[in-house]
Amino acid sequence: MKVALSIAGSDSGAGAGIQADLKTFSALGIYGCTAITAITAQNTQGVSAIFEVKPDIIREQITSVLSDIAPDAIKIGMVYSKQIIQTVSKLIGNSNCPVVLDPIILAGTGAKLLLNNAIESFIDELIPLSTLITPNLGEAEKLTNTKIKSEIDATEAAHIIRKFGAKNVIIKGCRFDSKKSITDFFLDSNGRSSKFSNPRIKVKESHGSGCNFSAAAAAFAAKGFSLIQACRLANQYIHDAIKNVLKIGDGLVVTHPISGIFHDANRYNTLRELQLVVNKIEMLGNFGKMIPETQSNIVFALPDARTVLDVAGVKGRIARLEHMAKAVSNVEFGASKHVACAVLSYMKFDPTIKSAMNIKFDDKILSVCKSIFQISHYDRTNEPEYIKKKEGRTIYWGITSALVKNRNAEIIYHDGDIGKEPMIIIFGRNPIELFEKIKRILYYL
Ligand code: PXL
Repeated sequence: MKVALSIAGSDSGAGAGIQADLKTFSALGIYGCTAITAITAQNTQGVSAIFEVKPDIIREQITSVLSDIAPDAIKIGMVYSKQIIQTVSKLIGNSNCPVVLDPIILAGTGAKLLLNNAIESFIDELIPLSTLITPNLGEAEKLTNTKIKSEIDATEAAHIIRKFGAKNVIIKGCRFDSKKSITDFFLDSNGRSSKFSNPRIKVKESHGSGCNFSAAAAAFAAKGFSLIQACRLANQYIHDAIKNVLKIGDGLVVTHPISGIFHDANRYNTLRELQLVVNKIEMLGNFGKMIPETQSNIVFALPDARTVLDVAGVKGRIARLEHMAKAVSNVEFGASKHVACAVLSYMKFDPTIKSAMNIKFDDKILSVCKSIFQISHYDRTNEPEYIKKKEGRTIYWGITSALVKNRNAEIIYHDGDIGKEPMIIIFGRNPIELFEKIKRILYYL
């Protein structure tokens, strides 16, 4: 496994600093080691205290890691004081892996994270050791003592920073002419410039984006990407992390560097849980009698589902095979339209109800359902003409009308219409809960 070492400050609110670096390294499949330079007491509203770690202890952390584990990249974050800068630069001076330097000067909430009297030594001692330096617009202005108001200014500032000794420079978060896009300017070790643009995301400042960007660039460099590729990939990664910002406290929103992992894990668990229940349904001895002419489907939606593509169902539905039920194929996202629409409609009332299954409508099944569950009903013959005309609105209208009558309905049915088979839909929080309900119905049939 590739390894990256982060030399940085601790953020107790865990949006930035060492905590952000470790999340980013982990999300990108990198083993993260750390050397803590300072401990900040902070939350999303501000920094209330900064404790500098003694140079001896910083030195010991770095030498301990380097004497045993050869990192594939080093990232440097908050270094705070002259003493810390000198300690760190002495130790990493002859490292032979990429060194990504994030010139942290101010916290997003305003606190000073690099002392004024340390800026000179930052420029003279640390910048020359960096393979890549990652200032945002404000940091680039501060380092170069210039105002950056155009692409030309940004490129000039990048050249100045390169003259300080950084091999590659990226100036992030520039928005000059366009309100719609945001651009990073990159200058490589041969003086060639490039830029990467992204559509602007409508969030105010997001705490941690700088740390997550530089950690991502270090992670991609550790994997062997060239620095320009590492920056391009980090730029995309941070764009997604900002799209999924978290409102953790009352202050700034926090960048979400592991949103991709959460997203993939949710999708995987949703499919797995649903498939497990489909397998159980296939083993039920007498479930065939609950399968309607148009067949059944069982669905399970992602927590933040918006469209049928966010809802897993059985591809090809569940068919009747004599007295048993048989899934025609495996489970997939987007495999159901009608039952998926029913659950999406229910989720607008109660987002915890994420699973549903349609079963056969007959008097016996209906009377069992009525006797053991909260039930509601809609009448398709009452569907207004303007709803009928809108493709896909019928189910939403029906489920909404039924829930207005009974907010706690676990089962909703309709008696059909010309050319439409009547239907019963069972709802639950997850497929297992639904399965238990199915078993209860079967027991009384
Ligand atoms: O986002 C810059 C940053 C870096 N490191 C630490 C921080 C902050 C911002 O608050 O606290 C430790």
